[in-house]
Amino acid sequence: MTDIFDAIQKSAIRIKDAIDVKDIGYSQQENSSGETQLQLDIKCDMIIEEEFSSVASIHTIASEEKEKEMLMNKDGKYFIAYDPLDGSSLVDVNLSVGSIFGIYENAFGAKNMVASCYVVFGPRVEMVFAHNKAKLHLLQGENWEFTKEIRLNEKGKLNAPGGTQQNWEPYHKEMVDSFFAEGYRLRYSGGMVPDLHQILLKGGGLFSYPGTSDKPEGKLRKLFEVFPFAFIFKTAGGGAIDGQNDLMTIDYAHIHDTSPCFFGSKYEIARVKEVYASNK
Ligand code: AFP
Repeated sequence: MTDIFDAIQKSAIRIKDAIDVKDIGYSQQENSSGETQLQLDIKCDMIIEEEFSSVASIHTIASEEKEKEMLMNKDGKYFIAYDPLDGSSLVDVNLSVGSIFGIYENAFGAKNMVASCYVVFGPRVEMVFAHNKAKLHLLQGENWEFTKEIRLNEKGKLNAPGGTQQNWEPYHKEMVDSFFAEGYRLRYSGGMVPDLHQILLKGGGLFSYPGTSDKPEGKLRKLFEVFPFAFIFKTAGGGAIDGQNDLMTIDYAHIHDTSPCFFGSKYEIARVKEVYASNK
């Protein structure tokens, strides 16, 4: 898997350069979620596709920016689903964004995930790669330096509640409020990568993106966003559920499927499970 890791590291350096260039116009195309694609999304997608095209162990790729999956090498064994630039609408307000990668063996699907990775482009560029452990790396010039292993505490202090509040279920709102009443602080930028990165590095908390009255299946995509972060949180000693079920046990039907999702340390995830079980 080292060749995949290297290709992601190379892509990240090129994506950082692409973000730095003042080129954030819209293209004429829409992605499969019906969003008008930014030129930058397309550029980042191309960079990753190019870097992956020279890795023989990759069988198929699926990108959040592409309608369909794409065969790379029929003899490869890895299937990689990636979101080239998650939160790209935040670039023009100069907030942090990220790339997310789910690495699956033999086929896509949570049960086949063997590793996952994200890169956060903020004041610094950092990468978290989870395989047996979740490891943080920092970009220094053109070199990546291992910083530390990430481990979550049993309980955190941050609360990152996603989705339109107007469309939350009343019991979801009550649960979010109950964390604030317990002293949790609000941390939500609208970029999944920096929001989850903050929770991972500050020791814990809760990120939620529930099913809502307008989006019962949530907004975040299973293969590109939900499964990769579920894998990282579980590897770091936390939890990841859809309200009831462990996210790493749920199926997908289409590559662009979404799911409600909750990521956090053990304490917060246990509370979510309890609240959602009693409101089934
Ligand atoms: P964009 O890629 O369209 O900016 O969306 C970002 C994102 O998918 C994810 O990074 C955020 O956690 C989530 O959307 C924020 O959505 P809300 O604005 O509905 O909270």
